[in-house]
Amino acid sequence: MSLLRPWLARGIAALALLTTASLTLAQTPTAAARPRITVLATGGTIAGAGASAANSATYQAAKVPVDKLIAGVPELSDVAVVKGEQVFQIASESFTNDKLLTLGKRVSALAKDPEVDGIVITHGTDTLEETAYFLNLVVNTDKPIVVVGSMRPGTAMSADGMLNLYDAVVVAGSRDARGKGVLVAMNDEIHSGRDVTKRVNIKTNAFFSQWGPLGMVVEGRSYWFRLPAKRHTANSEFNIDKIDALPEVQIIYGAGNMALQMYEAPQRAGAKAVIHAGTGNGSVAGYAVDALRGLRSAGMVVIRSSRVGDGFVLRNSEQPDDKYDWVVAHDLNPQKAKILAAVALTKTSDTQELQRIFWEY
Ligand code: DAS
Repeated sequence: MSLLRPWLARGIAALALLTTASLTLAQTPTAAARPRITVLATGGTIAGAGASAANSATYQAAKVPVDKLIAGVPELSDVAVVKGEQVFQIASESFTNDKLLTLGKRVSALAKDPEVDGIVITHGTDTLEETAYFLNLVVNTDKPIVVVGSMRPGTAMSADGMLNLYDAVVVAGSRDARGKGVLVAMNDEIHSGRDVTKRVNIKTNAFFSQWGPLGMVVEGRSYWFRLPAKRHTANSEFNIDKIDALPEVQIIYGAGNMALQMYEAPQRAGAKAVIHAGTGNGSVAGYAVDALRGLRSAGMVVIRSSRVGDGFVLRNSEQPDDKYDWVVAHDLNPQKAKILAAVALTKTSDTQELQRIFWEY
């Protein structure tokens, strides 16, 4: 029996090795079966670099080029055939309407390409939610579009960018991700580009959706638990291919003791709409109502949002919106309301139509 044991052990080990290998082979799709994903890089922390591994929050964003980002996650080639394009190399707080249009048109062109199965956009986290919502409104496709960032640069201990990028490519290559609108993959979660917002400015679990994430992505697989309820992408009336400029929309942030001069700024900026990020349920200080009504009389669209993260602004509650001819932003935070207002104003400035659009998107 003792003579047999080494052979038996070797036999069992060989069998285990063979089983694992065959399982891995079974799981690793052949090149032909792997989805073709294009990564559009725009900068941000996911492309950031710090002086030392201990610098998880002090670093320079928008340093690492897209090819190095892709090379930094060799496991990507197990799940997809990945190509990279460097669209911009900026920190996302510096995004402008022109950059949104350039990026949107490139995404739209790739979505039409039969050689492209999904698109990933690497992006700074600061305005990631605006870009994701913008694309959700204007790119008419069912193909997966996944926006991803990171809270730590790749040079830091426990950097989150590599796994976030791997997860984003997995989701972009997943058939189940089709038709769910623009998605955001961060910290193992899959969020709707419409709902997600950056709620924490210094932790890896930075992004939340008040109605919950759509799903999770774990070890190369996506798991879905919810579907978006609002119109998006292929079902949107807005098409980036027909938009060459976005009207100016600016935000007034509500608080106690507001200076009335704040209500003059949108007009000086040539804004076509102002988002009033009011206190509570979109409240406007009594002494500021006339200033806001003055903007409406001057032809500017007034949209009541709230500085409070969750909930939604109830029409005709804190203010008589019907009487003042104002629009409410529903559950959209001020920065998302600004994106929707700009896109909607490319089609209409009729306040009834605008309110419909804010209910539907
Ligand atoms: N400045 C931030 C940005 O580019 C860095 C980041 O978190 O991505 O949005």
